[in-house]
Amino acid sequence: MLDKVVIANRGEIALRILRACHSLGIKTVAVHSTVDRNLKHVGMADESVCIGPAPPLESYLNIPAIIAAAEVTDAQAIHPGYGFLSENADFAERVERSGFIFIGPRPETIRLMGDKVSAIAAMRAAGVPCVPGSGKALGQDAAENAEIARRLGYPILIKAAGGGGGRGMRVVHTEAALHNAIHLTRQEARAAFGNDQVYMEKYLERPRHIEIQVLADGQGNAVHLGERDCSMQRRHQKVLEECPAPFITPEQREAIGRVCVKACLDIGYRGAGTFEFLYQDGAFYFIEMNTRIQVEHPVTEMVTGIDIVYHQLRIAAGKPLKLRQEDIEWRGHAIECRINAEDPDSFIPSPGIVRRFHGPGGPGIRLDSHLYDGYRIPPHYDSLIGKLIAHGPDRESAIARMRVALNELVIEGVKTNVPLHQRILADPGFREGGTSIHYLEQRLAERRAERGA
Ligand code: MV4
Repeated sequence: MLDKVVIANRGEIALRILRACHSLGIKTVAVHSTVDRNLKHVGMADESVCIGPAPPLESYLNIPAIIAAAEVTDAQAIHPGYGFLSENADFAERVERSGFIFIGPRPETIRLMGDKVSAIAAMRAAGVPCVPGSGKALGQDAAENAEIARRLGYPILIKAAGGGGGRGMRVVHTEAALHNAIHLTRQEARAAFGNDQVYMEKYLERPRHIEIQVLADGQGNAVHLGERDCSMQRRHQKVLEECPAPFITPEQREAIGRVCVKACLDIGYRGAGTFEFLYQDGAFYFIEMNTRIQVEHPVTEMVTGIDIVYHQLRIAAGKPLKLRQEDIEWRGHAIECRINAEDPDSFIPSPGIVRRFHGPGGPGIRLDSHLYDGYRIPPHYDSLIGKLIAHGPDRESAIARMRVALNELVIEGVKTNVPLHQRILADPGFREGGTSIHYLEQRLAERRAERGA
């Protein structure tokens, strides 16, 4: 097994990775910025290295500083977590060139998936169903572009190849608006991603966001762990996720899961990964692949009983996958609420000192959080301060357990979005299940209108 791992991240995911390492007898190195000396996992790690000041570019995105930390501590591998450098192919490459193991896919795979045009081409070739679209980067020929759009039928969406996660997209409703929309999206993409390639897809108006979790060893073995529904989102930030997705049948799960496993084998995928789909009118349409551990991985862990980070570490150590698809079972239902330090109405971040903290408990309850009494939440990073996960024999019981757990959770000193979660869990549309990616924003707009804001 691995001997020592550098955790190149912060907050709850750094703690999650540390726990997985320690349960495998792997030593840990926490790297942190100056304002993060007091992070919970820093105190628990075998060693820690300060890699720079608070601004991410100078610490958690500082590639030489992170590799130097691995060198001075004589670590073997680097776990990037999510965000920061987790999907940076150049980082993965430099980690490997420096003689360390990158806990994730090969750099070429990260690069393939980072370019959405090449990702879609690879997936299409593997037989993954994709959104009807241009299938290639758009050229400069306005007549040809108009022809592609006409074939797809309006509305269409212009997306940046270097985008993803909601950045660099534009909906177009008429041929009159097409040429200018392509031009504008191209310009924005050049400025934001240094890549002006754009492509076109049919715009799906009321989809759900359903993603498939996979694990592959890069040695010819791959499994899927079923789907998560991540439709409850605001401005491309997921708020609440669940596993399984409401109304997805075992037959649908098996069919789309099998396609994803085949795609993993076709591209020689290694590590944990997520295939993102839009789901509308009973059909799945691939949009992107994430080549990292995701924030919402715990709902899959609760339902399958599989520790995904443990498997990431084993795969990185070169061990063949010991999971067989026929042994994977989905038991009950799990929901995750992302707990953010923010105003529940305005969504404005609320950093500061946590004056009182009590976590909930009971059957099926899991809290992944780095909070403790007196912890100072710095203003420099994401406002995620924890994830509350409730598992139960069915969706109703998971919802009931979550409502009790949210009531029990005490976080004083900063504002949190717990009241927002309580409203969602009480909402009739959510309780019916199967709401689209637009549901939360529509409900929030209605509420603002009612409150006269
Ligand atoms: C789409 C779409 C509708 N039609 N593609 C936004 C984030 C990026 N991952 C892809 N996104 C979308 N692509 C087609 N052809 C709607 C979205 C979208 C979305 C997708 C997933 C989760 C939340 C979303 C919110 C707005 C738009």
